[in-house]
Amino acid sequence: MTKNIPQEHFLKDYQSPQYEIKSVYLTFYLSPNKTQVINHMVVEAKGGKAPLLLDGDKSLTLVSIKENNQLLLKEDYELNSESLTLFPKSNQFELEIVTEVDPESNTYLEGLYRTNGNYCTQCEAEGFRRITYYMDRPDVLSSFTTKIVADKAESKVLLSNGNLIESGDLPNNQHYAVWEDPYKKPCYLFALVAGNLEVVEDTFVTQENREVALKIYVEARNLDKCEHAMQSLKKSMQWDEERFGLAYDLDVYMIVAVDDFNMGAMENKGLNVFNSKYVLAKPESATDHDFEGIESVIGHEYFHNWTGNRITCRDWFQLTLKEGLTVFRDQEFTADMLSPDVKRIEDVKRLRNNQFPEDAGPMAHPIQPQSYIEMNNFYTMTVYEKGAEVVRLYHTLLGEKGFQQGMKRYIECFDGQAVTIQDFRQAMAEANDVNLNQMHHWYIQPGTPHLKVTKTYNPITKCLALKFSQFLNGKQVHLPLLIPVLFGFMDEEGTALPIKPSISTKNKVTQTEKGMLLKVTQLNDTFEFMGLETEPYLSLLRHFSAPVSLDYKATEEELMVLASHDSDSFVRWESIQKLAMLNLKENVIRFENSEPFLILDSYLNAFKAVLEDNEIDLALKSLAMALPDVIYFSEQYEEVNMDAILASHNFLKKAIAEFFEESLLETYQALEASEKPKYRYHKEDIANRMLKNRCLNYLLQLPKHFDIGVAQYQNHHNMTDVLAALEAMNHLARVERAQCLEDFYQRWQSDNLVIDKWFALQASAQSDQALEDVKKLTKHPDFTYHTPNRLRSLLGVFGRLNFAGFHDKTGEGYQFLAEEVLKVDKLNPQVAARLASLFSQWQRLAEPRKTLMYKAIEHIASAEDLSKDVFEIVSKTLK
Ligand code: 0A1
Ligand code: ZN
Repeated sequence: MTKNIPQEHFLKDYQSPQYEIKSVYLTFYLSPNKTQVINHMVVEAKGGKAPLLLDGDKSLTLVSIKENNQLLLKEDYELNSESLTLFPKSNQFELEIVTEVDPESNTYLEGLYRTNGNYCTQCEAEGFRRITYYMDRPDVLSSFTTKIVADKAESKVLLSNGNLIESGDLPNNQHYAVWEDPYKKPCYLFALVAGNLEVVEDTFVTQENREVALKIYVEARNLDKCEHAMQSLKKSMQWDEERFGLAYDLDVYMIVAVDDFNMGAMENKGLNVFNSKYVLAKPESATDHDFEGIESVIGHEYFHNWTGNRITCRDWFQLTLKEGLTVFRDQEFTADMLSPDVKRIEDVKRLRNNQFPEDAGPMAHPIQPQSYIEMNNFYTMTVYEKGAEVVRLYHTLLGEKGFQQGMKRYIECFDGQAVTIQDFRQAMAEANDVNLNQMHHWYIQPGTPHLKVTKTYNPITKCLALKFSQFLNGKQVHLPLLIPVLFGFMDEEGTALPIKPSISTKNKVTQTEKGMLLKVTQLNDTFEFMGLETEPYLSLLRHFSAPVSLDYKATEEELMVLASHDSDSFVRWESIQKLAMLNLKENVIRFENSEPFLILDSYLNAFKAVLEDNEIDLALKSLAMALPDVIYFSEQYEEVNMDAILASHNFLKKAIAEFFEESLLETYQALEASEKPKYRYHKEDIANRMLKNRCLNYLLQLPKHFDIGVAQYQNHHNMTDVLAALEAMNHLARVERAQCLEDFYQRWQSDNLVIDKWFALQASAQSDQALEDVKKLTKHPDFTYHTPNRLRSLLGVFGRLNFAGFHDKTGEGYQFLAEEVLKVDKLNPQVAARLASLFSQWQRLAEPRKTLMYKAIEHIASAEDLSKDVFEIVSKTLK
C-alpha cells in the first residue's frame, strides 16, 4: 500500500477563493515531447493578503514565473509536486507562468496528450493542473484566449474554445491560430485540439436567428461515419429549444472524435471532445444500440452547454447538479426521439444493474458525496443515474409545466455562476411556490431506499389502508425521504378501480399528468382509500416514479393480472420480471437442496400471453420476454451463491426455448422475412430487430438451431443483426462460432470500434476456456494497454459479464484481473480504478469465492506506488 496516505477532501471544508483570475491568455508551442505553455493571467485579490495557491502536478516542468514582468527567484515562491504558492506584492497584478509538458508520454489521458498523432486535452475534473499552474477549481471563472503555434505538416487543424479571431503562417513551416471564448468559464471546460483531422460541416439556425456552423472533426478514414452524429446534433439543438426554450450561444459548435479517451465525451465550451465510439457509425459497423448511444451522448454534451457550462458547479461535491440534471435531460431527449416507455424500462434496468450494486457496496456514496480522495472516482452511476432519478422526482412532483418554470428561474437567477444543488432546489421551489426542503435528504444519504408496503382491506367498511415504511441500508434511522409513488387499483379482471382517498389522506394524494400520485414523506406513512367493493390488486410505482426497491409481496395471480392489464407499461414489464424472479429464486433453493429445477406455471402463462399478444409494441414485447439480468438476480441475495444463480438462470433460459420453440421460430421467421433490406435508424425497425434477435437468442439455446445463427451472420449486412447472431452463438464452443469470429476479424481488422466488439464477444463467452482465452487475447497484436476502449472491451467485459470465467472457483479469474489492474495502473490510473471496482462485491460472495476475491484485492492493495485512484477504491473495498 502507498506509504503516504493520500489526502481526503471534504465538502464541509469548502472555502470560497481568495483570488479572482480576471483573464487568462494561454500560448501553446506544440511539440510531441516538449510543449511549452505560457500562461499569462490578470489576477485580483478579493481582499486580504493571503498567499496565492496554484494547483499543479508532478508532470509539469516549471520554466519561469514573472509577477508584473519581474522574474521571480526560487526564494520568492514555494513549489512542490502538487502546488505552487506565491506571495503577491499587490492586489492586482499580472502573472506569467511558463511550463513544459510532454504530451506524447501522457498515458493518463488527462491534461494535454496525444492520440493517433493528434493533440487533445481532457481537463475535467482536475486535469488543467497538468497543463499549467492554476486555481484548478470550478468556482474560478475566467475569460480565456488561446494561441496555438504548431508545425503545419503535423497539425493542419488548430482548435480551442470560442471563436477563431486570428490565424496565419509563421517561419520554419509553423502556423498559429488564436481563439477567444466570449463566455467566462472554469478551467475544466478548457480544450485544445490540434492535428491532421478532416471535417464534416453543416449549419443550424437557432430560434434567435443565429447561424451556427456545426463541425465534426475526425481522422480521414472516418469521414464516412459522421452522418448520424451530425443529425443527432441538429436534433439536440432543436429539441432543447422546443422543450426547454434554450438556444445555442456561439457561432460555432465543434465536435472532435478521438480513439483514446477515458470516458464517453466532454462538454468543453464550443469544442466537445468525444470518444470515437460516440461519434462514428454506419449501419454496417454500428448496432442500433451504438446509434442510440451516439444520439444520447451527443445530446448530453450539447445540453451541458446550459446545464454545466453557462451554470456550473461551485465545487466537485456539486457534480450531480450538472450531471444528474443533464442525464435527466438526455433521457427525456431519447424518450422523445424514440419510445418513452421503452426508454424508461431500459433506464431502470441500467440503474438496477449498475447503480443499485454500487449503492449497496463499499464505494456507496450519496449523490452529493461528502468527501473524496480522487475526484475522478466519483463520476459514478450514483452521481449520474441516481442523480437523474432525483431530478426526475422534481419533475414528477411539479409536472412538466412546473418543472420548466423552475428551470427558467434557475437560469435567470444563476446564469454565469458556479452554484450548488441548494440553488437548484430553491429555484424549483420558488418558481412553484412550494417547500421542497425535504428533497435534500435524497442528496446526502447513500443507499437504495427500500419501500415496504403492507395492505389491509376491510370488507365491511370497504376501506383499504396502505402502510409505507422506508428503510435505508436496512434501518429506519435515517432522515425520511420524500417518495412520490404513482399508483392505481384494479380488480381481478384487470379493470381499473376508482381511487377515493379518505379525508386524512386527501392532501397526500394528487392527480398528476402521469396519473394518481401519493407522496410518502414519513418513515412510516399510512394512506386510506374508501369505497372499494373488493380487495384491489395494487399497481405501485408506475413509471418507476422513485429510485427505490419496492418491497410488496404481490401474489402470483396479482402479478399475472398486472402483467397483462396494467395501463402502465413499466408495471406490466415489472410484473412479468417479478414472476421470472420468483421462478429463478425457487430454483436457487432447489439447487441448494439438490432437487430438480422447475418452471412455474405463472411465469409460463405470463410469457405465453406476451408472446402471443399481437397488439403490443415489439420492443416492449422483447423487453418483457427477457429474463432479469444475472447481476440484478444476484443483487437479491445477501449471500450470493454464484453456481446456483448461474445454473438457475441457464436452466430457465433453455426451458423457455424448449417450451416455446415453435412459436419463437415462427416469430423469428416472420420478422426475418419482413425485415427491410435497407437499414434505418427508426423506432419501428429497431423494435423489429430487437424482438427478432430476442427470439434468435432463445432459439440458439437449442443446438439444433445453430444454423439459423450462422445464416443470419452470413446474410445480413447491418451490425445489429450480425452482432446479435454472434452473441447468440457465443455460449457454445462450436467450430461454426470460431469460423464466424475469424471471418468477422478478417473483415473488420482495420476498424477499432468493431474490433472492440470482437474482443468483447470473446471476453463475455461463458465457457471453461474463458479465462485462458482472455489471457491469450492480452497477447494479441491488436490488444493495447493504451486505449481505454480496448481495456474495457477485454478486461472490463470479462470482469463484469463473464460470470463463469471471472468467478472461476479456483480464484484464477480474480488473480488475473488483479494483475491486470496493477499493469494498467502504471499507465492509466482512472481506467485501473474502474477495473478495480469490479471486486466490490466480495463481501457478499459465498465461500470459497469470498476469500479468494479478498486475496486478489489485498494483492492490489499491497503493491508499491499505487495511484490515488486505485488506492481509494481498494482501501474502501477492503474496509
Ligand atoms: N463531464 C463529462 C464526463 C467526463 C468526466 C471526466 C472526464 O475525465 C476525467 C471525462 C469526461 C460528461 O458528463 O459527459
Ligand atoms: Zn455530463
